[in-house]
Amino acid sequence: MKCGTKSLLALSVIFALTACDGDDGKDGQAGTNGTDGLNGSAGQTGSKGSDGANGLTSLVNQASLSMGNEHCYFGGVALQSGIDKDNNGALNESEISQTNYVCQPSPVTNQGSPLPYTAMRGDLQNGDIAGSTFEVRNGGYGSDMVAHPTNNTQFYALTDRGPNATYTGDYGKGKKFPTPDYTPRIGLFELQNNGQIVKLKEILLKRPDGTPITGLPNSSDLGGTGETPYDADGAPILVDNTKPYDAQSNPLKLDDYGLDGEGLVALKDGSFWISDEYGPHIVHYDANGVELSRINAFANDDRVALHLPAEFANRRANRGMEGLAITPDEKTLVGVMQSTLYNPSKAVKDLDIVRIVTVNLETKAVGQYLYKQEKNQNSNSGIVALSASEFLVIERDGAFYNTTPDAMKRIYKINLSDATNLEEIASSPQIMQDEQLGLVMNGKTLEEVVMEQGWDALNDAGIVPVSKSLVLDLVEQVSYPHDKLEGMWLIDNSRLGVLNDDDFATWSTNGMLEQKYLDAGKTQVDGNRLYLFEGLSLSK
Ligand SMILES: [Ca+2]
Ligand SMILES: [Ca+2]
Ligand SMILES: [Ca+2]
Ligand SMILES: [Ca+2]
Repeated sequence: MKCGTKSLLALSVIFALTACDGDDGKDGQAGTNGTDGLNGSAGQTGSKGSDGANGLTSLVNQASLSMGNEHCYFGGVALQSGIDKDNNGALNESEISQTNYVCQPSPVTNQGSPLPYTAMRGDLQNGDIAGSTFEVRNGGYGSDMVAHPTNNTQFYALTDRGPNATYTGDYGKGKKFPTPDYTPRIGLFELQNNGQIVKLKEILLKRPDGTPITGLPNSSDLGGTGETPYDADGAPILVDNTKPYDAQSNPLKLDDYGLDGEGLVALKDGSFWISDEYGPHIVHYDANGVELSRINAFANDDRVALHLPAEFANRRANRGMEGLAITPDEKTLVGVMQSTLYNPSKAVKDLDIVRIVTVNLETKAVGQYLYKQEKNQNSNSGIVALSASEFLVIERDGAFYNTTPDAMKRIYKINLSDATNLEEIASSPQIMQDEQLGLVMNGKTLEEVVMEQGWDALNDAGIVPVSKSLVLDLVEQVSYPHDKLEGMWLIDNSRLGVLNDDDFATWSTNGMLEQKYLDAGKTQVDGNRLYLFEGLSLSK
């Protein structure tokens, strides 16, 4: 029990001297709530508020974009929108909050865009088609192509040695050259926004003294293929064609500056490097096509200061250095051979082992790597650098899709940094460098090792080829009809142009010159065509 002092004081007035109270009884339980009352009636309408301030105006600008624009390659319109914050009626640069691009689609169809050509001669009998003549075309661009270093709508394209076709005559195996005075050349071409291609100029290749070179073979100790040059009628091409052949005084006409150009690099200073499939030679030409210097594998060539490993001289005839690239810093040339070297001999012909060579122009260091083809005797006929170690490489066979539906025309991305540099392998009793044959294992060339024991034997010795991943299958994509896919034009990270070698539209069957056709029915004459692939992720 507890007495409340306050209540005791208050109660003491009335009940003085009463004793303390007993405990309170417990509260009764709460009653249930009553129902809600009705809503009150609505109040009166308020008075009108004051007007708001004027809003800002939204503006849209249209700017037309020209061919080669980074957002719209074939041109288009940029729609810039934003609020005119300073109310001056114009959309200032700082007021643009959004830009949308409406781009022209590519006008280059799935059949590609033709390169222009002229006829060099049209008087020759067309194979066995009685009464028919054919055109030897100039033409012939597409043994390689390369981006113009600063103009993204232009490319350079390279011819090889000129029109030629296989022929065996009185002076042995060789080639017919229907235009023996032909000068190998570089063309500069531009892609227009309507898809048409125009030729802007031709650069004829010249000796150091400025005289034009020919495409005739080199002498045998400076890269000759052993091919006898014949004219269109099958007569040998001699130093003086008005006189009879004489081994001493009037021999076969050869040209030690003759070039069968297959790989092209264009530098920012306007000069070019070209690799070929005679030597193979790698020749530096100035912007006017005059030779500045050359690289090859021949120790006895007094024109040469920088040499390739000697085994490159064992290239198979007409399977030379088909592709040449340079790293983005323009310091290292990277050349790829078309097919397996005849190293040490023709016995290793039917293989899939291909060599890539790197030449650092600054340090003169030479590197060497292996590439494994998809099929024996395939051709690697082009290479372009994505970075210092990553490259796109063309790999193809020699088939025409129209007659051989399983023809292979592909582009792979390779990485040199995953591969073994053959020039850096430490010597051991089993593996060492041979001066003529390059790296040998127990006395066998790497080609012989692959032929006899397979790639596993190289792998066991720690020799790994470049890694490969497929970027483009042209047969799958566009039923690519040309046999000789040879050039790549890296336009940007997502766009790649490709070009074919049309052989000057000249072919031969059983030694008879004829038009080069893409189909068995002889209805489609081969010509250089630019194909364009977009939406690729090439990450340069
Ligand atoms: Ca070619
Ligand atoms: Ca060639
Ligand atoms: Ca080529
Ligand atoms: Ca070739």
